[in-house]
Amino acid sequence: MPPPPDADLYEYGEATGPAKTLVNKHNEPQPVKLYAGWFCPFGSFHYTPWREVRKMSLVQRFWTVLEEKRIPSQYIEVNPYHKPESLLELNARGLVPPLQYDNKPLYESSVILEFLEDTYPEHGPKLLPADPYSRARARIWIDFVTTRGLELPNEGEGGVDERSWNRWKKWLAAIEEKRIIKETTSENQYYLLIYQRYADNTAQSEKATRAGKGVP
Ligand SMILES: N[C@@H](CCC(=O)N[C@@H](CS)C(=O)NCC(=O)O)C(=O)O
Repeated sequence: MPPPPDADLYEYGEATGPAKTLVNKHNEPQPVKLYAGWFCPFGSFHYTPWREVRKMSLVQRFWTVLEEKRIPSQYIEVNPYHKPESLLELNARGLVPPLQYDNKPLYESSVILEFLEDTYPEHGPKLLPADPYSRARARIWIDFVTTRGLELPNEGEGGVDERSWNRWKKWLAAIEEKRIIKETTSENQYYLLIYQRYADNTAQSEKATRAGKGVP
């Protein structure tokens, strides 16, 4: 059988740097298990200089929420390019990050986050606003950014939306400074090995071959 697409993308198979330090604190079995690929970030800050903000979800989204809400969890590294049975049993599409909760599977990072919010109501901070209309608006943006991503224009190239783009940039700068983002981030050189392939459009996996249609 031929190897799965992009099997060789994942040469470096585990978190490094600050993320590794945090992973080491989450080795013990817990009812909440995060099956993660270390490379799957909160936003593609590592795409720079392409300046894309994409995948504001996925592994790092899930992981930062577990940490911010102080929900005891176990981190399990899994390689989505090799799609081991342990991953396919949780998500038949073989994409990370699935959650295993009391031995039951759940997937899709946005769905997982709402599940955690509902299951641990006493654990702040809240992810969604209390007001139903504001929640609905937030969900529109969550879906937009998760499925389509945003490409930030260069300074002065945002046209009539320049002020709105500047707000996104301000938000991005603030997020990058957050302690939990730094603590869940690996060393830059390893991301570059993977994301260069996506940027060059030479990767073959499901996500990479979406032909500009957004993440799966
Ligand atoms: N919509 C899914 C997308 C998950 C996803 O795209 N995961 C990527 C890693 S960031 C993956 O598993 N890629 C492996 C592949 O494309 O085969 C979610 O939000 O959980």
